[in-house]
Amino acid sequence: MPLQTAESSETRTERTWLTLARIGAAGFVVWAVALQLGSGFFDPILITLAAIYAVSLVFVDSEHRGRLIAFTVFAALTMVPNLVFGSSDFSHLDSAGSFIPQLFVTLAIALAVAGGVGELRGWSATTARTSLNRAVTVFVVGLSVSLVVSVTAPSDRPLADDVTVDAEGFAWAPGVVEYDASTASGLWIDNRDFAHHTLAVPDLGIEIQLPASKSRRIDLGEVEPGEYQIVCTIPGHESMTGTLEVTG
Ligand SMILES: [Cu+2]
Repeated sequence: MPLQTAESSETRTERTWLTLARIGAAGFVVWAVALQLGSGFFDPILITLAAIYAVSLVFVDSEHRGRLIAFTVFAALTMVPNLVFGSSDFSHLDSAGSFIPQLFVTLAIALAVAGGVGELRGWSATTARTSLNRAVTVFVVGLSVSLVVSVTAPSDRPLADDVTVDAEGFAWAPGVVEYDASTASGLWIDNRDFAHHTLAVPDLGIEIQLPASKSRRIDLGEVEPGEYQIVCTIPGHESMTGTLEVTG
């Protein structure tokens, strides 16, 4: 009888860590699908990673240690591009639209890795449940704080002669910003995306943070006539280029 109890306890332990790994994998798939549907453009790398996570939901189990090791290594590797491309979203609580999905997928990958390692190492079921509870708590707290900070963050006020630039759909509108230095004194930038952006004009030494759905004003001061490139400095936003055409 004691032997039976030990066996069933061990089985329950394995299933708990495996469940944690599967919750993480499922979380990544949900995030990737939502991101694809929300962004409207097809990202083959993201879809490939999501497909591998989806397949692992079916094929990874306790009986095939090789598959479990491969899954755990794969999950750990996906954390690298996630942090490279998501670090900006992660560090801007005031842009809930990009912070919350980034927090979600980071926790999902962490659970996938922890689940794989816990399963391989035979860690206790209690630790697995604690890990899941902590991840849920971190997500709920992060989500709540981000929503409050995002809603309460103020926008700047425009001046009457400002030249307007919009960030919309991960692009600048207009793509060529005509700026008459004899009449205008600054740029009024309206971020219409749910994501955080920056507006940078490297040749003028300008870089301003643009929280999601907020407006910011830059006083350009004295600026020489010419053409200057406008970019967004966030990794993955390289397509956000425009031109500031200064006359006057
Ligand atoms: Cu951007």
